[in-house]
Amino acid sequence: MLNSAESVAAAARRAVAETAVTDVHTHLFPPSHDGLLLWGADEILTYHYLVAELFTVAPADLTPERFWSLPKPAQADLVWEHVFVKHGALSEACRGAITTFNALGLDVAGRDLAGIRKWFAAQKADEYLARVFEMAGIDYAVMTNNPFVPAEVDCWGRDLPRPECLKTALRIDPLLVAWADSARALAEQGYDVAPDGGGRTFDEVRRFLADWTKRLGPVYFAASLGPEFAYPDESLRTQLIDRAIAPAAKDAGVPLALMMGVRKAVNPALGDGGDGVGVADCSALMGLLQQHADAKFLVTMLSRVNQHELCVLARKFGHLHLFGCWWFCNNPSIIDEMTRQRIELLGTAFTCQHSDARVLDQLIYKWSHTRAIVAEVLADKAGALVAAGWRPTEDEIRREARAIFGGSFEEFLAK
Ligand code: HDL
Ligand code: ZN
Repeated sequence: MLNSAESVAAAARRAVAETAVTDVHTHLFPPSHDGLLLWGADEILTYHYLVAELFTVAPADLTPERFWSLPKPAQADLVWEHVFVKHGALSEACRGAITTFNALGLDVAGRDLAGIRKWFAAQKADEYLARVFEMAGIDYAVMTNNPFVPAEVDCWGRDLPRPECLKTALRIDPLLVAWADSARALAEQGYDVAPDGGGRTFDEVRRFLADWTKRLGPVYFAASLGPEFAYPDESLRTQLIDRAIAPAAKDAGVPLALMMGVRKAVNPALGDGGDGVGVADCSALMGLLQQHADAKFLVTMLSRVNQHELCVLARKFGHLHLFGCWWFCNNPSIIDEMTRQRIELLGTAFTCQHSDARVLDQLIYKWSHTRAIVAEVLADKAGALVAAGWRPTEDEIRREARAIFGGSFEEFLAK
């Protein structure tokens, strides 16, 4: 029995440090998928978060065009020189790279980039992936698998080996944000769809989703949406959701994961780093929840401004499950605030984080940084509970920690 704030806080810190983590959204790939899996020093240093930071400090003659024309190691050298060495490496993305190199036992204190590169060159992808999952304490990670990306589709056609710890998600943004192109792509693949939605379009989109569900066995369908996303409205998108996507997700027995509030390509010159953020419309999500009470929704929003309203929606609708401190929210100050707010409003009925890792090695820092912050939040909240008079057991504290690192997600999937 834990009967003091101190003892329960210590138990909470232990529980968070030791709990297995389920990483519900990443951009990882099986090592067998033709080099789609990114890992190693130069990928870590040219993560699009760091590329964007480079252009906040780069000299004027270092233009994005010149940067992109360079080979990746030269790009990494520029990030290392300008962002890390010359400007102090204080950002979360910089600290992440440093945490990762350090955790691997590499001499980042000595800034030995050559030695760090040499170590990575000696690693083999398969063993290294298992080692990173072990270090980060992850039971499995969900990938982002996009049937509209030819390089990805090609891999799925060849039945390549996939580690058990990598599960799939069917990524369908193009259906929602680029319908005209998607309709053309589907028609070329033999689906009888029309750009105006006529004929058997919605049944055929459903068939497309069912075909990919059979091929991938996805944990969920996923899409990112802009701040302007409205629902319902007069657009074809509302009909696609109502007559194809939501029914297909229900047929497959999987949730629809919506990542809302991304302003795509506000500065295209930065590539993947060129996306911005906008305040999403929570009433659009509320409309979806009311219209599709028999579907399940996993949601994360990109703007800090949306977080409180989103938490209240999750209290109102049991078929909504919140996950992660996404992208521009994945910073200590905001992770702390969001996790406190979510525990205060939702108890443990949410998933506190996802890594969004694009580079395998990032799992190490994304999870160690988050565990450190969430441990203090849970210690605080459990301490306040004991001070109020509750007496949780150590097992219950472990249960609560696991709940917000994946347990509640699994419960939601099984609901
Ligand atoms: O749309 C998404 O899944 C986002 O996470 C983007 O991939 C974004 O570029 C990203 O990596 N955020 O962390
Ligand atoms: Zn992502």
